[in-house]
Amino acid sequence: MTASSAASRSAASDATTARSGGQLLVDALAVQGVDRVFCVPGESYLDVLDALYAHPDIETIVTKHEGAAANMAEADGKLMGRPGICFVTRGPGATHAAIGVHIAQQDSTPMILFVGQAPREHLGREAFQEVDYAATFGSMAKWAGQIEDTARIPEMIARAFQVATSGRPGPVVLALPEDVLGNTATVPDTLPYRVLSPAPTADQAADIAKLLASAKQPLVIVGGANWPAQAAADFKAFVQAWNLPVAASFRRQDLFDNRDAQYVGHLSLGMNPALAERVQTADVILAVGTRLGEINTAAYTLLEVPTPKQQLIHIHVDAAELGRVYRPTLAVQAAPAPAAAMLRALDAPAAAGSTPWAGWTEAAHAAHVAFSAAPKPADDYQGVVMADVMAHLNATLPDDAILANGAGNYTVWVHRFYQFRQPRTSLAPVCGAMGYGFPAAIAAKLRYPERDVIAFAGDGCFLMYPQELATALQFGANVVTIVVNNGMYGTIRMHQEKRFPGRISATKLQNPDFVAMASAFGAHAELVEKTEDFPAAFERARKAGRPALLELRVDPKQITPAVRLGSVD
Ligand SMILES: Cc1ncc(C[n+]2csc(CCOP(=O)(O)OP(=O)(O)O)c2C)c(N)n1
Ligand SMILES: [Mg+2]
Repeated sequence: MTASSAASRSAASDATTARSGGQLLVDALAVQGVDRVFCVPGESYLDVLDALYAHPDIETIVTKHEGAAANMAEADGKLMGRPGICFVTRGPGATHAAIGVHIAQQDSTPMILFVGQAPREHLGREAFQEVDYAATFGSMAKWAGQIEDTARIPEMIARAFQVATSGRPGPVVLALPEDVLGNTATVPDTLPYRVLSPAPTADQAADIAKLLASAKQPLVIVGGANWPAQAAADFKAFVQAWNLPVAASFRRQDLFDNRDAQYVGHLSLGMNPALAERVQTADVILAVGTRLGEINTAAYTLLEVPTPKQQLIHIHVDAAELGRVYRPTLAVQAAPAPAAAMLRALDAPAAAGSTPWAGWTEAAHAAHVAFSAAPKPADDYQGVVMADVMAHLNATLPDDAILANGAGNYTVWVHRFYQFRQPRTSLAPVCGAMGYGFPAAIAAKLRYPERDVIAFAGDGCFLMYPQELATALQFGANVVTIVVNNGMYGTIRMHQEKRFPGRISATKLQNPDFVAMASAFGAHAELVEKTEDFPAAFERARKAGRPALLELRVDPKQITPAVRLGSVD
């Protein structure tokens, strides 16, 4: 729903009619432009479910596990740049859904989790499934509260949207005591939320231009949330005009076209050592939109804590992130959109090709190209070669294809070899949560049925939410899921081999027949054992007209693109 139609609905709402708490809440969601919610139902919030029944313009996606519902809502928020909405029941539902709140926090995603709660008259008695949500989610959410009064529902919902979207976006958790939902009140709706976007000052823009112009080896790090398409376009124009090398922060590769001559790689787990060295030897670093966290600084080693040797220009929407770990030379509190517009408007060097750093940018890009070239598989390699799969996807998928993944070593191939090209085409949890990719892809496909949406999952990852195949079938989310099967929790095995060689503990998996399982749900499913069989199988999956799963048998010895295990038993 557009802001103006949301506003007209608001104006039309009848402030003289008594409405139940459930109706007030769902009407308030409509005012805020909500058109889809994800849930597992519970008797604790029947009034909301009933109000949704009367609101067909809000689609209700019923999942089979609250963790999946929360992952989907988070992915929806990440993709759309407005709060993803999740409803779950009391204690059991809320605790299942906690993962989505954690992802939304670490990934800076606007999301609102509504949780059923015992009626107020019983609170504090440890009533059935009673949890103190403010205490439980207090350190995980931007705001965790409880609606205590039916008449204040519109106010609380408006606040939830404002909090989730303002500054650094993040999750809000609101508990809904059963009687608050069942009681009635006669109150007007509120107005739609408005995102506030702090912008840089003219003085800050001039200082940035001066610092950049003084550089010999500059480096831009781009990351963070809330990058609308125009902001990414402005950023690209700036980078090209200045011919600056750009590294993407962890799992924010889609913010800059990975094929461009200025792209120099991904500050990830398993990052290119040449890129790590370049961060260390840069003289001016411009970090735009991103936090400087544990992963993108290689555990706080690439820059010295608290005062980096490099001149650091840090642009972030949240003042609390500026100077949190690193003292910047120049701290600028600004949202990505006004920051990128400001950067684009800076006076660029007369000839981008002849800046003092032209050779440095070229070398950094060349190092990235070399690192992302598919390595030759070992002579005894058995199974599907993942780098070749990614090369095939680079060649065949359209620029707007969306790729989703969770956590596991299989993601190293996705992030290292796939070329992201457009903002909001990567759904990858910065917080490294397993299980995310498949439900996230379902949420994406529901938004964009006409676009290719590919979920990557390890065998471990996929087994976290395989039952969501039922959700994909129920709602026609024709995702292509690629299960990378190596028969183990490979990441943990890799760490075990480093610290406790040969002592395999809790990392072997006995897997189901993925093809039979997916077929039982009604999905199209195929087993792929040889690289050369992948392209045709992938085309059949894309064209299947229903959710599809490809199980790829990969060589369990190939624990990373570069490292092979001697044996897997
Ligand atoms: C929810 C969750 N649980 C546990 C972990 C720890 N963990 C990280 S990767 C991983 C193994 C992933 O296995 P799989 O999906 O099979 O991928 P592989 O590493 O084998 O490619 C585990 C257990 C995590 N990151 N998230
Ligand atoms: Mg695995």
